[in-house]
Amino acid sequence: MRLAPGPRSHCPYCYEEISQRQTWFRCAGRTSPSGKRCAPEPDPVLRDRTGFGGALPPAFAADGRKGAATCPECMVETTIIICPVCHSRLPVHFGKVGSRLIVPVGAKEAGKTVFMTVLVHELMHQTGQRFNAAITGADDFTRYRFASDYERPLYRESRLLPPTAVGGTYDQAPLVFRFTTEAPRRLNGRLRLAGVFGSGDPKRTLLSFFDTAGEDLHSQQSIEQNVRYLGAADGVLLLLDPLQMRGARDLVKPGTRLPSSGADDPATVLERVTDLLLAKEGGKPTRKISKPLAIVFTKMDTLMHDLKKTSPLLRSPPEEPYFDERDSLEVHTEIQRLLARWEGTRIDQIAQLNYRRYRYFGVSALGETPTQDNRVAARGVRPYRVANPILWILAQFGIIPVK
Ligand SMILES: Nc1nc2c(ncn2[C@@H]2O[C@H](COP(=O)(O)OP(=O)(O)OP(=O)(O)O)[C@@H](O)[C@H]2O)c(=O)[nH]1
Ligand SMILES: [Mg+2]
Ligand SMILES: [Zn+2]
Ligand SMILES: [Zn+2]
Repeated sequence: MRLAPGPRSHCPYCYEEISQRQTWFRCAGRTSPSGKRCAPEPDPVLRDRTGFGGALPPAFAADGRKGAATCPECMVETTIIICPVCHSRLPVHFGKVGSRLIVPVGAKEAGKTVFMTVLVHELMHQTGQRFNAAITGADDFTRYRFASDYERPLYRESRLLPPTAVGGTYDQAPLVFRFTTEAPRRLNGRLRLAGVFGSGDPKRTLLSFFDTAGEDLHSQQSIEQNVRYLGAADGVLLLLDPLQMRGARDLVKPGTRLPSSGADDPATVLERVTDLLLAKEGGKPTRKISKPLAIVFTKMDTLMHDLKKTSPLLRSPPEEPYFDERDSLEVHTEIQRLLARWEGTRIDQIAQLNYRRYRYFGVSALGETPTQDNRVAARGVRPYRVANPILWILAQFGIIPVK
């Protein structure tokens, strides 16, 4: 397995491919011994690509392999490495650690924003503890924005977030997180027990969440951006809303708030994402897509009452510090069966034909349908299996252990 990023590294902010030789730096902005200091000013490249218009010290190109360079203006050394394309500051260790981009996509109202918020929250708390892992925002902007625009409204004010604005081309930067686990070390062929992962070297993965508006997936202007976004991804989380499927819509729990039926049906969304991925792979038309694809059915709380008593989706999910392959396969098979009931067998045909590795998941970010005025129900956010899809992808990369 290749953990080092090798020749193909993608910027987690703009998804362009970059190599370490083309690195750019940003001046540290300190006063040099001779009294010279570069004045901060807006960076037009950064502003066009990410919308950030604040003043910063100047950017310049230099060989990035040493990790530091001297600013040609003020002669002060800097270690601030930036992306040559979008001028975003790259995370520490970028290019040196296995940077894996995992990106979520889905149609309008599929539940992307809520899912991402709850997922990151879970990774920061319960799931993090379970895997002895830590997840932190990779930059100040992500840390600030996640806390104030995502976590606070949902968890502290019990408010669901408004529909994500239809993006212009680059007016929104993705949220980038660093997921760090300690690699398991084997002792006498067995996982060491003192805090199972207590002793290996840390493994780091970058998770880049571009909270796109659902419409972005098919408005013609953003196709190019989506091709790049999906092309750069090492793993894809495809969020599908069962409430957009005719068969499932008839089965939902009374009192469920149904989404407006204007969005694309899940099979069409999968088709579109498949086309975008194929366009980027560019390889032989007969080859299957090799990126792991997690096909995630959201809002499962609305359909739980319709499941058989023995359904794996009614069990409490595993809590052990490894990815439980058997449980996951049982859920996969169960969803395959449900697809027939929801009039969605076309989804399985598309997946089988085009993907080498795909798996179905059923999750609920909220655990319950929101109130009529779109607030979190009285019992609060009670997620069900939200972390499983990303854990599966991380397990595909060898970042967390499988059993
Ligand atoms: N029952 C139930 N409803 C949910 C759940 N998650 C989201 N919803 C509902 O789905 C709506 C849309 O969720 P969002 O996360 O905003 O969806 P989105 O995909 O980001 O939508 P756009 O930003 O418009 O593309 C929410 O306002 C909720 O009403 C869930 O876990 N259970
Ligand atoms: Mg959204
Ligand atoms: Zn970039
Ligand atoms: Zn300078």
